[in-house]
Amino acid sequence: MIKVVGIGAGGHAKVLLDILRCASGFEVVGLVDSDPKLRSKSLEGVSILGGDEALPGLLREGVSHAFLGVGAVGDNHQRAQLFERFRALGFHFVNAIHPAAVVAVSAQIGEGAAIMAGAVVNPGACLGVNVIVNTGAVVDHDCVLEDHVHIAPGAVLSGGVKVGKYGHVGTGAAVRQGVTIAEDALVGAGAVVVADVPAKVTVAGNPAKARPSR
Ligand code: JB2
Repeated sequence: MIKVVGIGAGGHAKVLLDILRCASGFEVVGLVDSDPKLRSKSLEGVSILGGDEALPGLLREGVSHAFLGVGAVGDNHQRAQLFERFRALGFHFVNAIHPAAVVAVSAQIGEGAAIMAGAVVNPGACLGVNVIVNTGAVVDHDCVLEDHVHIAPGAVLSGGVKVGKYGHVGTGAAVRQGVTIAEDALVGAGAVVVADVPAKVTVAGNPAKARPSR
């Protein structure tokens, strides 16, 4: 059994806890959360042990693996900072892949992936570290998702789409084959993306158009 601590105790953590229960081989020993009001409480029956200051002690006690349960929807920089900080401390991040997700044999999956129920990752897809492919999202063949990308529930990326580092594709968005969504861009929920999206730009609508900068 791999001993795992979860970082964060909100909605995203709840989903990851369920995945690790469905997948065999993991024992979640507890959660840490920065909200002092959650101390001594539990989430889905798993104890909240304290804040992030509890992590070095857990590492010394042999809890060498973690999952990042902070979804921070739309702000992948926060997720990236937490991931890099605790990886530097010595934690290995588990890949939480729901048994009801379909992941092609030839897909490459980086450390700390979260692939939810009903998601599909097709052949030749390549995922960097700390990537979320959320519930029912589709990442078709040969897509490239760079580090810390989040594909939200029900979004569909057709073949060969590239999403740059920190990119976020919102719930139910659709992206045409071969499109590049550059680093730190944000695709709004339900958008239909038929052309490349420049770095740091937010697009929304059908066809998706740029919105005022963030
Ligand atoms: O630095 C931190 C930190 N920052 C926030 N360290 C630790 N250990 N915990 C942190 N948190 C905690 O993450 C907050 O105190 C809070 O308890 C939790 C975030 O929970 P929340 O339910 O607000 O959001 P979420 O990130 O779990 O879920 C969002 O993103 C998901 C991808 C929601 O929008 C979900 O609906 C979405 N599916």
